[in-house]
Amino acid sequence: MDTILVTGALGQIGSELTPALRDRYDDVRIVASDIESGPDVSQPYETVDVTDRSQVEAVVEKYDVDTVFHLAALLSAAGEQNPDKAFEVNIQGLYNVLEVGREYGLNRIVVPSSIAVYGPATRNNPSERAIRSPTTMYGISKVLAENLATYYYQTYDLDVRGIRLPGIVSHKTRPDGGTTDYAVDAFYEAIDTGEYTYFVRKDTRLPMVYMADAIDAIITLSEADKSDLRFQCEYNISGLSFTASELSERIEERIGRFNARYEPDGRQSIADSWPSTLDDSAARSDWGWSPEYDLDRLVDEMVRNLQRKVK
Ligand code: AKB
Repeated sequence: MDTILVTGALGQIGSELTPALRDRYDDVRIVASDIESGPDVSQPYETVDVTDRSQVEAVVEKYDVDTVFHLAALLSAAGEQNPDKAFEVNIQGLYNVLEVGREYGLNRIVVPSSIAVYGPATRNNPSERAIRSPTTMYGISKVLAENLATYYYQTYDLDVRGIRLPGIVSHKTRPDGGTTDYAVDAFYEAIDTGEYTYFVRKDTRLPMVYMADAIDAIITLSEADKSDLRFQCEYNISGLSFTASELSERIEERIGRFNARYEPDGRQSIADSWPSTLDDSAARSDWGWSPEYDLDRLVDEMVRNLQRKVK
């Protein structure tokens, strides 16, 4: 039986990607893993610290893993709080997974990249090969991930692929440690308390995507024919792009009074260093990326689901 290992399975993407993979493939075993021991989740689950290569190796050997979705990572704001740990998890962790992938001849490794690969030198709808000169440890780790993916592909014929994800909006799992978290937190707080204080300015505009579209993109890219792909981990995808105040207006239209305040903190400079829109034409033409959620549909889904949760 083929086996997929998901690292970081308890995180924002992992907690939705893991069940989506289990739903999609009846005949593939999906092993969830994360650093936490004994969480209350569907089995099989294994505790794996990706910074320890022997733990990655042990789980690959135990389940005869073919494919890894490597999601374990610290996000941008958490990475700036703790650059040491970001280096260890995002860089050493990825290197361990790639090395185990090479040693055990894995079929495929899927590693998400991020809009954080761009820095202040790159504005205005960048395409894949625009200048990537990030100013955060997270962004630096993602540029390295993209370059390592190409290196392992060219040198060892290891199939490593991935997407540069924008901020992901979902009603199932709250993100933690990211700069784009405000686009999710605003919904939770608006529905819970009717107010929210953004940690960015009201005119902050960043690319975002609804989780269903992000999951669909990750799975579609992972299944794409290798010969159709021009890039390994560099594909831009952009669902939509909105400012914090545009988001507040749309939420207020649905829930009535919403008291939004804007008190930028250190995360503002991270947001300011990222492009507000992306050119995702390569993903559209190479493997059929086509998002289904625009801002109105995203806000409708978020509000409806979160209102149902609090009832
Ligand atoms: C973050 O804000 O750090 C992430 C990302 C854009 O990669 N959501």
